[in-house]
Order: sequence, then structure tokens, then C-alpha cells
Amino acid sequence: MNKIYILFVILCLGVCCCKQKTAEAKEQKPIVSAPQFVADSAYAYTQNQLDFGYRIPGTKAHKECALFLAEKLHDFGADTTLQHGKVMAYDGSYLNITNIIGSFAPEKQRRIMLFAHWDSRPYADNDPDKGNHKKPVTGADDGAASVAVLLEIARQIGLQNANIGVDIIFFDAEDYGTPYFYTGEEKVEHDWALGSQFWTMNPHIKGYRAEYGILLDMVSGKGSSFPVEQVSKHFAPHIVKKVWDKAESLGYGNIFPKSNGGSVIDDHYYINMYGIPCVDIIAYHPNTATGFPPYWHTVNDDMSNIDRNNMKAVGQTVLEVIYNE
Ligand code: AHN
Ligand code: ZN
Repeated sequence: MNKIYILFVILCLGVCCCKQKTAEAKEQKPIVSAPQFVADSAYAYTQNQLDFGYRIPGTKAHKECALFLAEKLHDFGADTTLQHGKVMAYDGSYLNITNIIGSFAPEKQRRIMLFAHWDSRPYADNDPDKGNHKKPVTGADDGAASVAVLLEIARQIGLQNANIGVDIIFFDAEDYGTPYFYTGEEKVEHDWALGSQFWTMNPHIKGYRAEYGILLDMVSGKGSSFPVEQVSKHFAPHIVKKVWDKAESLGYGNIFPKSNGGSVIDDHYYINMYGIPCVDIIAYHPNTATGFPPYWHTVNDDMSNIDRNNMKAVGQTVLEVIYNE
């Protein structure tokens, strides 16, 4: 009887000590509060990109905008690399592409990868007016605004270090997929997300790893919300929980509902295939034929649809996720 009693006391002490230890370990983690995301700054970075013109691979505007984005990342204190590559487009032609990579605290082992596509689509082939299908897309929400939110996040990380290393990657040629009017013989598979596919075959650092990734795609449209994208839920349910819980705790639950959104082959699909679990924060519109915003791949994807409130909700949520690591 006594022996059992003693054993019980020892067990209790053990449990108590262990609990204390984990509590201490938690306290030791430095508490850093996240900086405030400035939506006006992200709005201006969106306009800056549009000012170059259409960011279509092979054009002067594309080349100039790449240099602008690299210079921004560099100015904010990131180690910046331009990764040049050649990829095959949907019609068998070759494209010269540039992925733009900015690394904060490159010496840190623990890392997060944030990414968006920076190119704009050459064809407005979802425009209600057929006459516009061969015109280019301005790509304010589809491209520029997501890059702009990441630039503002980069600026904030430059001003106040995070505990974890952060790599920001702007992928090229995401939006060069087969236009609906294409009738050519040559048909190339995996025709979207060419820049991220190139990167998975040629990571900027051999064997590059990050704990997880977050893709932003069309995060700034008026009237957009971001229910859970299904490829993300399949490959990275724990990261979905982390991001969507954080948004909810910040009061952005309406913009980040936990309901099911669409399922999209986007840059995150190929990064998940590479082995980094990642999520896509992407607008879902249940009432359009595509599930994308009404101006998606039309000539109307311009500044008039950009909503600073959505930029703030997405930017602040991502910052809070980063600064809690
Ligand atoms: C497909 O339509 C297969 N993917 C769309 C991904 C996308 C295009 N995001 C922005 N533009
Ligand atoms: Zn697009």
C-alpha cells in the first residue's frame, strides 16, 4: 500500500516538473509583436508596377519592372537574386523568364517562403467582349497587388527583424497558360506557373528548404474574400489552420471564412510537389462562372478594383503569422 502511495507521489511530482519545464521553454521564446502593415504603401507599390506597362515576358516593361522589384527588395535589406531561365510556353515557343528572390536573415535555419507571381497575362481571354481577348491584362489584382503586399511586408521586416528567416519570391510567367482561342498543333502540358516550375527544378539554393510557404494571388480585389483553397487544404492543412486561425483572431474572419473555396493549379501546387507545404490565399467568387473575380483576365483588372482594406487584412495576417514564429 505504502509503496503504491510513494509511487503515486513520485509520478505526480514528475508530471508537475515536466509541466513547469514546458512552461519555461515557452517563456524563453522571445515575444516580438508584429509591425503594422501600411496599406497605402502597398497601394502605391501596385501603381508603381502598373506604371511600367504590361509585365509580359520578353517585353521592355517586363525587364524594367524586374529591376524595380529587385531594387526594392535590396533597399529593404534583403539579399536579392535575379534568377534567369528559359521555359517552354503552351505553344512550344521559348520564354526568357526572371524569378526575383529576396532573403531576410539568410543564415537562419528556420525559414518561411512567401510568394506571388509578378508577370501579367498577355491575353484578356475571359473578357465579355471577344474583341478584347487578344489584348493584354493590366493585372492590378492578378499579379501586381499581391507583389505589392509582399513588398510592404519586406519593408516591415527590414525595419524590424523577425525571429525566423523569410524568403520572398516573385515568380515569373505564372499567367502564360493556353488562351482559349489557341488552335495550334503544339500543346504543352503544365502551361501555367512556369516560373515556379522552373524554380523547383533549379532552386536558388541547392536543396533549399522552408518550413512552409504562403502564396498570395488576387488578394486585393473589392468584394473578394478568401475561403480555404482546396489544394492548400489537401497538402498543408496545418498551415491553413495557422493562417486562417490568425486572421480570425485579428477580426478578419469575414474576409478569411473557413468554408471551402475553389481548387486551383497555381504556383503553390508546384511548391507543394517540391516538398514545401504551402497555402494559397486566393479570391473565390462563388457567383462567377470561373470562381475568380468578375474582372479576372479581362481588360478591367485595373486600380479601380483595388481595395486597401483587403490589402491590410492579408498583409497584417501574414505579418502576424511571421512574427509569431
Ligand atoms: C488556372 O486557371 C489553371 N490557374 C489559374 C491561376 C491563376 C491565373 N491565378 C491568376 N491567374
Ligand atoms: Zn491570371
